[in-house]
Amino acid sequence: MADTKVKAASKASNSTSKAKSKAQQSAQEPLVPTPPQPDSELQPTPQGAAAAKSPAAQNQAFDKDTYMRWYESMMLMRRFEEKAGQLYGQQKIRGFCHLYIGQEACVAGAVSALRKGDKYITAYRDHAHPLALGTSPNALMAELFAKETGCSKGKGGSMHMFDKSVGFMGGHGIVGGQVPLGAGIAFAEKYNKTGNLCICYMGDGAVRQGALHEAFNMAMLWKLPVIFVVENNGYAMGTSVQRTSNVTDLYTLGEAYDMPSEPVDAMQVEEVHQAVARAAERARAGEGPTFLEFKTYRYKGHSMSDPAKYRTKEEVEGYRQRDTIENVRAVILERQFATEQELEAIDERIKAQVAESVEFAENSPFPPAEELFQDVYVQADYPYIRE
Ligand SMILES: Cc1ncc(C[n+]2csc(CCOP(=O)(O)OP(=O)(O)O)c2C)c(N)n1
Ligand SMILES: [Mg+2]
Repeated sequence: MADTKVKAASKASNSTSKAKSKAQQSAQEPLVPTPPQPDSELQPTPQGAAAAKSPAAQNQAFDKDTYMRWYESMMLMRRFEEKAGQLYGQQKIRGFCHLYIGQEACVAGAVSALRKGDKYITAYRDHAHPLALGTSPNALMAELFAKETGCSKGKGGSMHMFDKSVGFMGGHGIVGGQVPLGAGIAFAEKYNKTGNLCICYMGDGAVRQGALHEAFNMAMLWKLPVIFVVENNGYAMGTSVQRTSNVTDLYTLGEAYDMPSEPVDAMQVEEVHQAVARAAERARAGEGPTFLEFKTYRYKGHSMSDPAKYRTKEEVEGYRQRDTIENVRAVILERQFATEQELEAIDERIKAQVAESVEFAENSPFPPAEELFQDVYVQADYPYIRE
Protein backbone atom coordinates (compact mmCIF):
# COMPACT_ATOMS: atom_id res chain seq x y z
CA MET A 1 0.00 0.00 0.00
CA ALA A 2 1.23 3.45 -0.94
CA ASP A 3 2.22 5.02 2.34
CA THR A 4 3.19 2.10 4.48
CA LYS A 5 6.75 3.42 4.68
CA VAL A 6 5.46 6.31 6.76
CA LYS A 7 3.88 3.84 9.14
CA ALA A 8 6.86 1.57 9.49
CA ALA A 9 9.34 4.38 10.04
CA SER A 10 7.27 6.09 12.69
CA LYS A 11 6.60 2.89 14.57
CA ALA A 12 10.21 1.84 14.72
CA SER A 13 11.58 5.19 15.81
CA ASN A 14 8.92 6.25 18.27
CA SER A 15 7.46 3.39 20.18
CA THR A 16 10.12 2.37 22.70
CA SER A 17 11.59 5.76 23.57
CA LYS A 18 8.11 7.24 23.83
CA ALA A 19 6.84 4.50 26.09
CA LYS A 20 9.84 5.03 28.36
CA SER A 21 9.51 8.79 28.58
CA LYS A 22 5.75 8.54 29.19
CA ALA A 23 6.32 6.10 32.02
CA GLN A 24 8.97 8.34 33.57
CA GLN A 25 6.70 11.34 33.23
CA SER A 26 3.69 9.77 34.84
CA ALA A 27 5.77 8.53 37.78
CA GLN A 28 6.99 12.03 38.57
CA GLU A 29 4.35 14.46 37.45
CA PRO A 30 0.67 14.98 37.99
CA LEU A 31 -1.46 15.73 34.92
CA VAL A 32 -0.31 19.18 33.95
CA PRO A 33 -1.12 21.07 30.79
CA THR A 34 1.80 21.13 28.42
CA PRO A 35 1.73 23.24 25.29
CA PRO A 36 2.09 21.32 22.04
CA GLN A 37 5.73 20.97 21.12
CA PRO A 38 6.33 21.84 17.49
CA ASP A 39 7.41 18.71 15.66
CA SER A 40 11.00 19.44 14.70
CA GLU A 41 10.65 17.96 11.22
CA LEU A 42 7.21 19.19 10.33
CA GLN A 43 6.99 22.45 12.14
CA PRO A 44 10.18 24.44 11.90
CA THR A 45 10.77 26.86 14.74
CA PRO A 46 10.13 30.56 14.05
CA GLN A 47 13.80 30.90 13.21
CA GLY A 48 13.30 28.21 10.57
CA ALA A 49 10.49 30.21 9.00
CA ALA A 50 12.77 32.38 6.93
CA ALA A 51 14.33 29.31 5.36
CA ALA A 52 10.89 27.91 4.58
CA LYS A 53 10.07 31.12 2.71
CA SER A 54 13.14 31.19 0.49
CA PRO A 55 12.38 30.46 -3.17
CA ALA A 56 14.74 27.49 -3.16
CA ALA A 57 12.76 25.84 -0.39
CA GLN A 58 9.43 26.45 -2.10
CA ASN A 59 7.82 23.95 -4.33
CA GLN A 60 8.25 25.10 -7.91
CA ALA A 61 5.52 22.72 -9.07
CA PHE A 62 2.78 25.31 -8.62
CA ASP A 63 2.08 28.05 -11.13
CA LYS A 64 1.03 31.65 -10.82
CA ASP A 65 -2.69 30.90 -11.09
CA THR A 66 -2.56 28.46 -8.20
CA TYR A 67 -0.64 30.83 -5.94
CA MET A 68 -2.97 33.73 -6.77
CA ARG A 69 -6.04 31.58 -6.09
CA TRP A 70 -4.60 30.47 -2.76
CA TYR A 71 -3.85 34.05 -1.82
CA GLU A 72 -7.31 35.36 -2.69
CA SER A 73 -9.12 32.47 -1.11
CA MET A 74 -7.18 32.60 2.17
CA MET A 75 -7.40 36.40 2.36
CA LEU A 76 -11.17 36.16 1.97
CA MET A 77 -11.36 33.60 4.81
CA ARG A 78 -9.24 35.79 7.05
CA ARG A 79 -10.89 39.15 6.35
CA PHE A 80 -14.33 37.59 6.64
CA GLU A 81 -13.53 36.13 10.04
CA GLU A 82 -11.74 39.21 11.34
CA LYS A 83 -14.95 41.10 10.59
CA ALA A 84 -17.08 38.35 12.14
CA GLY A 85 -14.97 38.60 15.31
CA GLN A 86 -15.51 42.38 15.47
CA LEU A 87 -19.25 42.02 14.92
CA TYR A 88 -19.41 39.41 17.65
CA GLY A 89 -17.80 41.91 20.01
CA GLN A 90 -20.57 44.37 19.07
CA GLN A 91 -23.17 41.66 19.75
CA LYS A 92 -24.45 41.82 16.21
CA ILE A 93 -23.51 38.16 15.91
CA ARG A 94 -24.62 36.02 18.84
CA GLY A 95 -24.43 32.44 19.99
CA PHE A 96 -21.33 30.40 19.27
CA CYS A 97 -18.63 31.54 16.89
CA HIS A 98 -15.41 29.57 16.28
CA LEU A 99 -12.82 31.24 14.09
CA TYR A 100 -10.46 29.43 11.70
CA ILE A 101 -7.82 32.17 11.60
CA GLY A 102 -4.38 30.52 11.23
CA GLN A 103 -5.76 27.27 9.76
CA GLU A 104 -6.67 28.60 6.29
CA ALA A 105 -4.22 26.41 4.35
CA CYS A 106 -6.05 23.29 5.54
CA VAL A 107 -8.95 24.21 3.29
CA ALA A 108 -7.27 26.20 0.50
CA GLY A 109 -4.79 23.42 -0.29
CA ALA A 110 -7.54 20.80 -0.40
CA VAL A 111 -9.84 22.80 -2.65
CA SER A 112 -7.05 23.31 -5.20
CA ALA A 113 -6.32 19.55 -5.19
CA LEU A 114 -9.91 18.32 -5.49
CA ARG A 115 -12.55 18.77 -8.15
CA LYS A 116 -16.13 19.89 -8.64
CA GLY A 117 -18.54 17.25 -7.40
CA ASP A 118 -16.36 16.23 -4.44
CA LYS A 119 -18.02 16.67 -1.05
CA TYR A 120 -16.76 18.40 2.07
CA ILE A 121 -17.92 17.94 5.64
CA THR A 122 -16.49 19.35 8.86
CA ALA A 123 -17.13 20.29 12.48
CA TYR A 124 -18.39 23.64 13.81
CA ARG A 125 -15.27 25.64 12.76
CA ASP A 126 -16.89 25.89 9.39
CA HIS A 127 -16.79 29.34 7.80
CA ALA A 128 -13.73 28.80 5.63
CA HIS A 129 -14.86 25.67 3.79
CA PRO A 130 -17.94 27.14 2.07
CA LEU A 131 -16.11 30.42 1.43
CA ALA A 132 -13.37 28.56 -0.45
CA LEU A 133 -15.91 26.48 -2.35
CA GLY A 134 -17.74 29.53 -3.64
CA THR A 135 -20.68 30.11 -1.30
CA SER A 136 -21.38 33.82 -1.36
CA PRO A 137 -19.99 35.75 1.62
CA ASN A 138 -23.41 37.44 1.75
CA ALA A 139 -25.14 34.13 2.50
CA LEU A 140 -22.52 33.22 5.11
CA MET A 141 -22.61 36.57 6.88
CA ALA A 142 -26.41 36.53 6.84
CA GLU A 143 -26.30 33.10 8.48
CA LEU A 144 -24.06 34.49 11.22
CA PHE A 145 -26.70 37.22 11.73
CA ALA A 146 -29.43 34.48 11.84
CA LYS A 147 -31.17 36.09 8.86
CA GLU A 148 -33.54 34.45 6.38
CA THR A 149 -31.09 34.99 3.52
CA GLY A 150 -28.40 32.92 5.25
CA CYS A 151 -27.13 29.71 3.66
CA SER A 152 -29.05 27.69 6.30
CA LYS A 153 -32.01 30.12 6.21
CA GLY A 154 -30.88 31.70 9.45
CA LYS A 155 -31.63 28.56 11.44
CA GLY A 156 -28.12 27.15 11.68
CA GLY A 157 -25.82 29.98 12.70
CA SER A 158 -22.06 29.85 12.86
CA MET A 159 -21.76 26.13 13.59
CA HIS A 160 -24.21 24.90 10.95
CA MET A 161 -23.31 26.38 7.61
CA PHE A 162 -24.58 24.27 4.72
CA ASP A 163 -24.47 24.61 0.95
CA LYS A 164 -25.15 21.52 -1.06
CA SER A 165 -24.80 23.49 -4.31
CA VAL A 166 -21.02 23.72 -3.79
CA GLY A 167 -20.64 20.28 -2.19
CA PHE A 168 -20.49 21.55 1.39
CA MET A 169 -22.35 19.04 3.54
CA GLY A 170 -22.26 21.07 6.65
CA GLY A 171 -20.70 22.17 9.80
CA HIS A 172 -21.56 19.83 12.68
CA GLY A 173 -21.66 20.66 16.39
CA ILE A 174 -21.31 17.20 17.91
CA VAL A 175 -17.60 16.51 18.20
CA GLY A 176 -16.82 13.63 15.82
CA GLY A 177 -20.43 13.38 14.66
CA GLN A 178 -19.49 14.19 11.07
CA VAL A 179 -16.99 11.30 10.80
CA PRO A 180 -19.53 8.52 10.13
CA LEU A 181 -21.52 10.99 8.04
CA GLY A 182 -18.45 11.60 5.89
CA ALA A 183 -18.03 7.86 5.41
CA GLY A 184 -21.71 7.62 4.51
CA ILE A 185 -21.42 10.36 1.92
CA ALA A 186 -18.45 8.53 0.41
CA PHE A 187 -20.50 5.34 0.38
CA ALA A 188 -23.22 7.14 -1.60
CA GLU A 189 -20.66 8.42 -4.12
CA LYS A 190 -19.29 4.92 -4.58
CA TYR A 191 -22.74 3.33 -4.76
CA ASN A 192 -23.85 5.85 -7.39
CA LYS A 193 -20.54 5.46 -9.27
CA THR A 194 -20.03 9.23 -9.49
CA GLY A 195 -16.24 9.16 -9.30
CA ASN A 196 -16.47 11.82 -6.58
CA LEU A 197 -15.01 11.56 -3.10
CA CYS A 198 -15.69 13.04 0.32
CA ILE A 199 -13.14 14.90 2.42
CA CYS A 200 -14.09 14.73 6.06
CA TYR A 201 -12.44 17.17 8.51
CA MET A 202 -12.36 16.82 12.27
CA GLY A 203 -10.49 18.34 15.20
CA ASP A 204 -7.92 16.60 17.37
CA GLY A 205 -10.61 16.32 20.05
CA ALA A 206 -12.70 14.13 17.75
CA VAL A 207 -10.22 11.30 17.29
CA ARG A 208 -11.06 9.85 20.71
CA GLN A 209 -14.70 9.36 19.81
CA GLY A 210 -15.77 5.76 19.33
CA ALA A 211 -17.68 6.66 16.18
CA LEU A 212 -14.40 7.50 14.44
CA HIS A 213 -13.11 3.98 14.93
CA GLU A 214 -16.32 2.38 13.69
CA ALA A 215 -16.27 4.64 10.64
CA PHE A 216 -12.58 3.93 9.93
CA ASN A 217 -13.20 0.21 10.04
CA MET A 218 -16.18 0.34 7.66
CA ALA A 219 -14.45 2.80 5.32
CA MET A 220 -11.45 0.49 4.96
CA LEU A 221 -13.55 -2.64 4.69
CA TRP A 222 -15.61 -1.15 1.87
CA LYS A 223 -12.75 0.90 0.36
CA LEU A 224 -14.80 4.07 0.46
CA PRO A 225 -13.57 7.14 -1.45
CA VAL A 226 -13.03 9.27 1.64
CA ILE A 227 -10.17 11.40 2.91
CA PHE A 228 -10.27 11.74 6.68
CA VAL A 229 -8.42 14.80 7.92
CA VAL A 230 -7.64 15.59 11.52
CA GLU A 231 -6.83 19.25 11.93
CA ASN A 232 -4.46 18.96 14.87
CA ASN A 233 -4.32 22.51 16.19
CA GLY A 234 -2.91 21.28 19.49
CA TYR A 235 -6.02 21.85 21.62
CA ALA A 236 -9.56 20.69 22.12
CA MET A 237 -11.06 23.78 23.78
CA GLY A 238 -8.37 24.44 26.44
CA THR A 239 -7.04 20.89 26.67
CA SER A 240 -3.83 20.06 24.88
CA VAL A 241 -3.38 16.83 22.93
CA GLN A 242 -0.61 15.86 25.37
CA ARG A 243 -3.06 15.91 28.27
CA THR A 244 -5.59 13.66 26.63
CA SER A 245 -3.69 11.20 24.53
CA ASN A 246 -0.89 8.71 25.00
CA VAL A 247 -0.39 8.81 21.23
CA THR A 248 0.36 12.33 20.08
CA ASP A 249 1.17 11.49 16.45
CA LEU A 250 -2.50 11.28 15.66
CA TYR A 251 -2.05 10.03 12.11
CA THR A 252 -0.83 6.70 13.52
CA LEU A 253 -4.41 5.92 14.64
CA GLY A 254 -5.16 4.99 11.02
CA GLU A 255 -2.57 2.23 11.18
CA ALA A 256 -4.85 0.02 13.30
CA TYR A 257 -7.02 -0.24 10.21
CA ASP A 258 -4.16 -0.48 7.67
CA MET A 259 -5.33 2.89 6.40
CA PRO A 260 -2.62 4.83 4.56
CA SER A 261 -1.88 7.64 6.99
CA GLU A 262 0.53 10.55 7.05
CA PRO A 263 1.39 13.78 8.85
CA VAL A 264 1.29 17.05 6.91
CA ASP A 265 2.75 20.47 7.73
CA ALA A 266 -0.48 22.36 7.20
CA MET A 267 1.07 25.79 7.69
CA GLN A 268 2.34 25.20 4.13
CA VAL A 269 -0.50 25.18 1.62
CA GLU A 270 1.70 23.40 -0.93
CA GLU A 271 2.10 20.44 1.44
CA VAL A 272 -1.64 20.26 2.01
CA HIS A 273 -2.34 20.28 -1.73
CA GLN A 274 0.13 17.51 -2.42
CA ALA A 275 -1.05 15.24 0.39
CA VAL A 276 -4.71 15.67 -0.59
CA ALA A 277 -3.90 15.08 -4.26
CA ARG A 278 -2.17 11.79 -3.38
CA ALA A 279 -5.10 10.70 -1.22
CA ALA A 280 -7.60 11.68 -3.94
CA GLU A 281 -5.77 9.64 -6.52
CA ARG A 282 -5.99 6.61 -4.26
CA ALA A 283 -9.66 7.17 -3.54
CA ARG A 284 -10.55 7.56 -7.23
CA ALA A 285 -8.56 4.46 -8.13
CA GLY A 286 -10.80 2.44 -5.80
CA GLU A 287 -8.09 1.99 -3.16
CA GLY A 288 -10.18 3.50 -0.36
CA PRO A 289 -9.60 5.99 2.43
CA THR A 290 -6.57 7.91 3.67
CA PHE A 291 -6.03 9.54 7.04
CA LEU A 292 -4.11 12.82 7.05
CA GLU A 293 -2.98 14.65 10.16
CA PHE A 294 -2.78 18.35 9.34
CA LYS A 295 -0.45 19.97 11.86
CA THR A 296 -1.92 23.43 12.22
CA TYR A 297 -2.72 26.14 14.76
CA ARG A 298 -5.54 28.50 15.58
CA TYR A 299 -4.43 31.98 16.54
CA LYS A 300 -7.68 32.85 18.30
CA GLY A 301 -9.27 31.12 21.29
CA HIS A 302 -11.47 28.06 20.89
CA SER A 303 -14.51 30.30 20.54
CA MET A 304 -15.19 33.98 21.05
CA SER A 305 -15.63 33.45 24.79
CA ASP A 306 -12.19 31.84 25.31
CA PRO A 307 -9.39 34.07 26.62
CA ALA A 308 -6.93 31.22 25.77
CA LYS A 309 -5.04 31.38 29.07
CA TYR A 310 -3.80 27.81 28.67
CA ARG A 311 -1.07 28.84 26.22
CA THR A 312 1.63 31.46 26.10
CA LYS A 313 1.84 34.54 23.90
CA GLU A 314 5.19 33.24 22.69
CA GLU A 315 3.63 30.02 21.49
CA VAL A 316 1.01 31.90 19.46
CA GLU A 317 3.63 34.29 18.12
CA GLY A 318 5.83 31.38 17.04
CA TYR A 319 3.09 30.11 14.77
CA ARG A 320 2.21 33.58 13.51
CA GLN A 321 5.80 33.81 12.31
CA ARG A 322 5.02 30.88 10.02
CA ASP A 323 1.71 32.30 8.86
CA THR A 324 0.37 30.49 5.84
CA ILE A 325 -0.84 33.61 4.02
CA GLU A 326 2.50 35.31 4.60
CA ASN A 327 4.23 32.24 3.15
CA VAL A 328 2.15 32.42 0.00
CA ARG A 329 2.59 36.17 -0.24
CA ALA A 330 6.38 35.76 0.01
CA VAL A 331 6.42 33.27 -2.87
CA ILE A 332 4.20 35.51 -5.02
CA LEU A 333 6.57 38.41 -4.52
CA GLU A 334 9.75 36.38 -4.91
CA ARG A 335 8.58 34.72 -8.09
CA GLN A 336 7.16 38.04 -9.31
CA PHE A 337 3.65 36.74 -9.83
CA ALA A 338 2.34 40.10 -8.56
CA THR A 339 3.61 43.32 -7.05
CA GLU A 340 2.98 44.66 -3.53
CA GLN A 341 0.50 47.12 -5.05
CA GLU A 342 -1.40 44.40 -6.84
CA LEU A 343 -1.66 42.34 -3.66
CA GLU A 344 -2.82 45.46 -1.82
CA ALA A 345 -5.54 45.97 -4.44
CA ILE A 346 -6.74 42.39 -3.96
CA ASP A 347 -6.91 42.95 -0.22
CA GLU A 348 -8.94 46.14 -0.71
CA ARG A 349 -11.35 44.35 -3.04
CA ILE A 350 -11.83 41.57 -0.51
CA LYS A 351 -12.42 44.02 2.34
CA ALA A 352 -15.11 45.72 0.20
CA GLN A 353 -16.71 42.34 -0.51
CA VAL A 354 -16.82 41.58 3.23
CA ALA A 355 -18.25 45.04 4.01
CA GLU A 356 -20.95 44.42 1.42
CA SER A 357 -21.79 41.09 3.07
CA VAL A 358 -22.31 42.87 6.39
CA GLU A 359 -24.63 45.40 4.79
CA PHE A 360 -26.53 42.58 3.10
CA ALA A 361 -26.87 40.70 6.39
CA GLU A 362 -27.96 43.76 8.33
CA ASN A 363 -30.62 44.62 5.77
CA SER A 364 -32.02 41.08 5.55
CA PRO A 365 -35.11 40.03 7.55
CA PHE A 366 -35.17 37.41 10.28
CA PRO A 367 -36.93 34.19 9.26
CA PRO A 368 -40.68 34.13 9.96
CA ALA A 369 -41.90 31.94 12.84
CA GLU A 370 -43.42 29.38 10.41
CA GLU A 371 -39.88 28.55 9.25
CA LEU A 372 -39.46 26.61 12.49
CA PHE A 373 -41.54 23.83 10.98
CA GLN A 374 -39.72 23.70 7.66
CA ASP A 375 -36.76 21.42 6.91
CA VAL A 376 -37.62 19.18 9.84
CA TYR A 377 -37.16 15.54 8.93
CA VAL A 378 -40.49 13.77 8.71
CA GLN A 379 -41.22 10.51 6.97
CA ALA A 380 -44.87 9.61 7.27
CA ASP A 381 -44.40 5.96 6.34
CA TYR A 382 -41.31 5.33 8.47
CA PRO A 383 -41.68 1.59 8.92
CA TYR A 384 -39.97 1.12 12.28
CA ILE A 385 -42.25 3.24 14.44
CA ARG A 386 -45.20 1.39 15.93
CA GLU A 387 -47.99 3.29 17.61
C1 LIG B 1 -19.81 14.89 21.75
C2 LIG B 1 -19.38 16.24 22.23
N1 LIG B 1 -18.73 16.35 23.39
C3 LIG B 1 -18.34 17.58 23.83
C4 LIG B 1 -18.64 18.70 23.10
C5 LIG B 1 -18.18 20.06 23.61
N2 LIG B 1 -17.09 20.54 22.76
C6 LIG B 1 -17.32 21.44 21.80
S1 LIG B 1 -15.95 21.81 20.96
C7 LIG B 1 -15.01 20.76 21.87
C8 LIG B 1 -13.54 20.63 21.61
C9 LIG B 1 -13.21 19.97 20.30
O1 LIG B 1 -11.90 20.27 19.91
P1 LIG B 1 -11.25 19.80 18.56
O2 LIG B 1 -11.93 18.56 18.12
O3 LIG B 1 -9.79 19.74 18.76
O4 LIG B 1 -11.62 20.93 17.50
P2 LIG B 1 -11.12 22.44 17.42
O5 LIG B 1 -12.08 23.24 18.23
O6 LIG B 1 -9.75 22.51 17.93
O7 LIG B 1 -11.24 22.82 16.00
C10 LIG B 1 -15.78 20.14 22.83
C11 LIG B 1 -15.26 19.17 23.82
C12 LIG B 1 -19.37 18.55 21.90
N3 LIG B 1 -19.69 19.57 21.14
N4 LIG B 1 -19.72 17.30 21.46
MG1 LIG C 1 -8.28 21.07 18.19
